[in-house]
Amino acid sequence: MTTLIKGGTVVSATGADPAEVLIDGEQIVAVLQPGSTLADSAETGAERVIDATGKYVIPGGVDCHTHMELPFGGTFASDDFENGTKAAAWGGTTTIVDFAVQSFGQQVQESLDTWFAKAEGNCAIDYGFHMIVGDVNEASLKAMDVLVNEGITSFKLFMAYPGVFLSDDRQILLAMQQAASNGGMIMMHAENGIAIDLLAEQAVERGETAPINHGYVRRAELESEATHRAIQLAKVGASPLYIVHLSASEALEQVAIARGKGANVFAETCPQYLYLNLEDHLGAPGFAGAGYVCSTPLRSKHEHHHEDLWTGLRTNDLSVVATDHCPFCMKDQKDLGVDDFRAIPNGIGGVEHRMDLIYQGVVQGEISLPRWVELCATTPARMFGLYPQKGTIQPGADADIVLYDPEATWSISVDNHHMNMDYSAYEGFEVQGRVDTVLSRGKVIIENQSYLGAKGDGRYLRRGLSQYLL
Ligand code: DUC
Ligand code: ZN
Ligand code: ZN
Repeated sequence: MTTLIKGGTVVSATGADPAEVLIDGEQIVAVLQPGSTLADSAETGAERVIDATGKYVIPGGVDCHTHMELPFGGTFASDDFENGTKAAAWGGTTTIVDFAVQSFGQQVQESLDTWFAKAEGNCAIDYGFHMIVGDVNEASLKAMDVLVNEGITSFKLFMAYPGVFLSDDRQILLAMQQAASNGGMIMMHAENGIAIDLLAEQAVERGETAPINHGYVRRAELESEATHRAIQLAKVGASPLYIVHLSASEALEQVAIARGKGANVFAETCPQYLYLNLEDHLGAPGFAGAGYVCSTPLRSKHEHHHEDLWTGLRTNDLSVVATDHCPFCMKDQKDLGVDDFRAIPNGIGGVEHRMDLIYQGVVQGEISLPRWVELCATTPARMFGLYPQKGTIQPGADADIVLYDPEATWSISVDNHHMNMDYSAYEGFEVQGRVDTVLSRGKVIIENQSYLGAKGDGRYLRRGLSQYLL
């Protein structure tokens, strides 16, 4: 089947120009100048023509940080791979990289097999995996080498969650040395979990059990300290470093200093840290703040985190926007912590709304149109070994393409989202711009506000090494 997408403006990380995109089967075969002889003959020959007049034609979004079905605090993230990837597709994301989890005491390869089994045959869009190494030991260090050859080329470590996922500095350095030798990327959850757990314990002893205390005890200094420590350890270990879900100005400052001195350090932020805050959201009346409990936490609106993060996105001290999609329902999940914020499962669902929320940055003049594509598709693909198969519209790339209507207006609500959540963290947000049509490897999966894909359309992506290695 050949398809021509005509009449639209193709947006890439480097610019936006009128162009026509010719697809043959699952791949893009040509990007043509409108009105050229080649474009005219492509139109005559194409079996299907999609009219993109008035639309942006962008590479499908790449969300490199999701947690479908993540076991957390005695429950599981409420989106499974089937529903979560469908919700992603609705929002213009055509690739996810999810986190397989090695918990303490488990073997890396067995844990990975569990994640393969969860995803296989269920996904609406293509997917890859990072590996959370929750128990760094001799066997897991060796397994990292094997995984790199199987297309899992990035490894998340935690400086938070003592007794669950936390790696100490010795373990972190060992894993960094291993990554330095096998070409892997170290991803870091940078919060000082030992200090946080002490502050949390003291808060509960004082009777401060409401959701907002989750934000008070996870202090910005403790994100900044861990970020600094991770950067220094990465220098010693000679490995690249990618800081996940950065939320605080102070942590960004550490990244900026290191990058300014030439360190091979990168950071991602997430929409919740650009739009939501501690007082209004985590501190919402009653127990509603539980819906905003995630780690790193939302930061105070009385400081300048949002502005600083937008600046970081412009200057490239923040290179990627991902979601950390980790949804839990209020009922029977978030409410596990009704008497103690420590028992609230950590996470916010957002896989469906990343492209729209970051597009608001274009509307509001925070970032340029090409930068939107770069942050949400191109750089994550390059960072995690998926480029140029994903993240770009060019001959040879997978035909993962989104037609985006820049003029549509609508508001986000639990009533219109597709994630398995009984609330929306962005309820009532007025949005300009909307996903119109989504193609995944040449197949139209969203059109006319309908989902046309099928469970199992999505394939496993064996990833290469990051393009950001030195
Ligand atoms: N943070 C979250 O909010 N949820 C899952 C894990 C994490 O690090
Ligand atoms: Zn994390
Ligand atoms: Zn995460």
